[in-house]
Amino acid sequence: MTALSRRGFIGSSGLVLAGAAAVSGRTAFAAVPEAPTMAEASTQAPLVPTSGPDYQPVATLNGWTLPWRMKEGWKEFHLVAEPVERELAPGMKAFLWGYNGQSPGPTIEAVEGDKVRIFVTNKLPENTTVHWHGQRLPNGMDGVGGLTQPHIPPGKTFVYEFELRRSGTYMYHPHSDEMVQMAMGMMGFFVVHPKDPAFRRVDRDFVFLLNAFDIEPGSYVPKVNTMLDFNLWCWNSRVFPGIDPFVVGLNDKVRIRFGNLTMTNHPVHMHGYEFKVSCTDGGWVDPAAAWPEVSVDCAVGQMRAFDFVADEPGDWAIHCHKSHHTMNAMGHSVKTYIGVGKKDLAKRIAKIAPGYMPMGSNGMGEMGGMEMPLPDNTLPMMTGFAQFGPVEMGGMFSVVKVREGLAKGDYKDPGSYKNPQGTVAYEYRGAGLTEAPRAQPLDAKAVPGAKVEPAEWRVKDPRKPRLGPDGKPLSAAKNPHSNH
Ligand SMILES: [Cu+2]
Repeated sequence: MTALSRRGFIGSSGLVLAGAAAVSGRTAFAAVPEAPTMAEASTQAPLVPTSGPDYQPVATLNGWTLPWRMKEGWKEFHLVAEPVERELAPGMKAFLWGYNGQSPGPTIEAVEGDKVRIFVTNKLPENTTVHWHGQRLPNGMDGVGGLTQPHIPPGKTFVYEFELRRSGTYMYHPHSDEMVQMAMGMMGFFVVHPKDPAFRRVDRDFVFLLNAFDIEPGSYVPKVNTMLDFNLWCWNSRVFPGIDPFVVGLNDKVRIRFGNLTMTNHPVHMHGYEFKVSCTDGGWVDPAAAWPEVSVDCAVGQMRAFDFVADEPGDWAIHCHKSHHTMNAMGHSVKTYIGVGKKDLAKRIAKIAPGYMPMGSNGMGEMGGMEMPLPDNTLPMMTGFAQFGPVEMGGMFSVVKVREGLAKGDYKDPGSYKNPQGTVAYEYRGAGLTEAPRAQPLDAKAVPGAKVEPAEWRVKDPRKPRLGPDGKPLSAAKNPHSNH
């Protein structure tokens, strides 16, 4: 974990200095655990436990796990709520709020039965709190500003202490100026591993949060009063092609866990496999109660974990099935031009708007391979390239890469899948194409010599009365379907 640095003063060189020397006051250093910070937006290696009970650590998609220290039987963590600069994908940065240098904050991992003490320092310009979504805990540790505790003022540090009573899938987020703080990216994952290391164990366990921002093309700061019309649909504050792949070994038992802190639902769909939901933020699902799925909807404020055995090698798409959530900003106000002869149209519009370029008269696909001039700090609406060409995606899209012979703990992108010969869809080049049987073309000129039969139209004008067998209009009384 080379990117992990100890929090310290930023010197005149701009480097983050390491170690205790940079922290003023030895007593303070001993009493408060250090708060590591992360500079990278790429997926960091899982934090394998070196003491305490054994567990399979999670891999946080484009994120990292918060180191802790043990002190007198307590597992101590330190979160710092602060403004952060987050790369959403190469080519676009956003000025967000988060924890310990990133949005989302680092994943907290601990074990059922652990006593955790979490220090929260507020370096935001306004109050905050942290709510531990899904956890059983004393009411006063629940983090609802005003209701269960005073808000944490800027500059102050509060302490949360509770015992982890249930293993499972949780998250944390503010309960103080919630709409603004979540729209700015404040959230993190919280995994509690079972005390029994064998319980529902998997070989690879991925976690991420679904979040959304409304950032105008060319700008850096999310609009925090947006209610529904967000334009950047993220997994862990990243959009495709900035979302790392889920790299798994052939025949690995795999778990993918996610929580939804956007303002709409997301049907997450994975290609190539069926899977079963194994866990929610409410707890483990009894295997006898689970049913097979290939998409699982995650409502606002919910969490889902699904398990599968990765026995089909390949590059399998995984994405939100709302197709406008696999697109980046820019595109949503583009008019539909499908079927419009754009040559003429472009000429006419260019007269009043010089430089005008119409988009998508054959669909939008042509934009996937296009290099368009964009405002600074703006991602293309649909982009990304793979071995067969443009992927034409954005937003909530990634790839599950299933490969034979991966070393344990190797999460590096293995590149494109080498499809065995004869297993890729191919172009038909045989006989019979020009005479392919089709319905009569509507436009006789399109096929010289074609005979066009007059089309038979069966559309009825609903404003005209229905006629009975005698050819006279059916009266309301005679009409058996009438409601009157
Ligand atoms: Cu979605």
